[in-house]
Amino acid sequence: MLLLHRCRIATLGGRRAFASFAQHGRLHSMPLVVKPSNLETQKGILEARNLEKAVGAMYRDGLVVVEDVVPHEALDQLNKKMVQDARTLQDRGEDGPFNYNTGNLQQDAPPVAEYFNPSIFTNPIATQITAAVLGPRPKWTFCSANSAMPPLPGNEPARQPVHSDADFAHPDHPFALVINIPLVTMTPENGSTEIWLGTHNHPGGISAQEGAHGERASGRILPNLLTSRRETRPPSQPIVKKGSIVVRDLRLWHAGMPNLSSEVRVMLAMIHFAPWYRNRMRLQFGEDIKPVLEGLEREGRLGLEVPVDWVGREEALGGYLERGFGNSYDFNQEP
Ligand SMILES: O=C(O)CCC(=O)C(=O)O
Ligand SMILES: [Fe+2]
Repeated sequence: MLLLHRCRIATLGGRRAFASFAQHGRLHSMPLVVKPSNLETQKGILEARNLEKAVGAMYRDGLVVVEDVVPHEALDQLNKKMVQDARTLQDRGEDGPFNYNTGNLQQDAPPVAEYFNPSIFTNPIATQITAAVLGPRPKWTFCSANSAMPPLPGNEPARQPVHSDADFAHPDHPFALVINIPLVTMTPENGSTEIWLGTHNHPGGISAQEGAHGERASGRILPNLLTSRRETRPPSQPIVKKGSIVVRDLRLWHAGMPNLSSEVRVMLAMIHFAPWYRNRMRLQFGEDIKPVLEGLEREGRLGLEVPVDWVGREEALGGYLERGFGNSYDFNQEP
């Protein structure tokens, strides 16, 4: 246990320092960071020891970071477009698809082939981890992003309430994992997500929350539970390096934070559901992505079920900025 904790990296105001369980006298607030070797990155497969670390972190913390798995050029190309789109959505103000406050936008990526880079959207290391936790061929049925916006002139930066995205009566074992991929390095300055490690297993479950499903501000954690949790395991706002993926249990408590920088921070959010989980959501993609997914499947490199409604490019491009806010999606399952 101690050995494992010594591998954990705490980031303190830009300085990276080793922190141990013994130093703190309590559980870590900072996530476990897995650093794959060049060979693992090249192959897109973690070897057994790193996979064990990642799976262990998912069970204990409900979150793991894997560094250096997504090429920066792919992120830059997508970021350029999504930052423009984010400004378009921000201009819609109170009519836009914002989450909790207008500084955090729910935003889809353009669902057409020129932006569909498999190293991002079907990253094999991400799928290796989700499949190890959820079972073979997880179902990928949610593909979006959260954009933390520098406030418009005259607006105050705002934080989200601490919440769980699983705002409904849900299983008490892993059933859905979010793959977050920041398109730029995330820092406390540009609105790195606040995370509350270990809360995926909080005994309160849905009774720890206020705000009913479907409301814009659903899934909020009750203030008295936040106070007591802070005593045992306080939250953190880690620096997450560009090129990393973050795998987070859907149940984990977290909050979008204000972006105090002048640059938009886009963070993709893909959800993989357990193969047994009964939810009918489907993706909507432009049909020029179909051969890409079919090629991956043929070569045995997909590893996912991907239910898609295929539409023409025009329809895909006309619709992807017209989606709802985050909590308008129904992640619940059928009985
Ligand atoms: O943007 C973030 O960092 C998190 C956003 C979030 O948790 C949400 O909108 O549900
Ligand atoms: Fe959230």
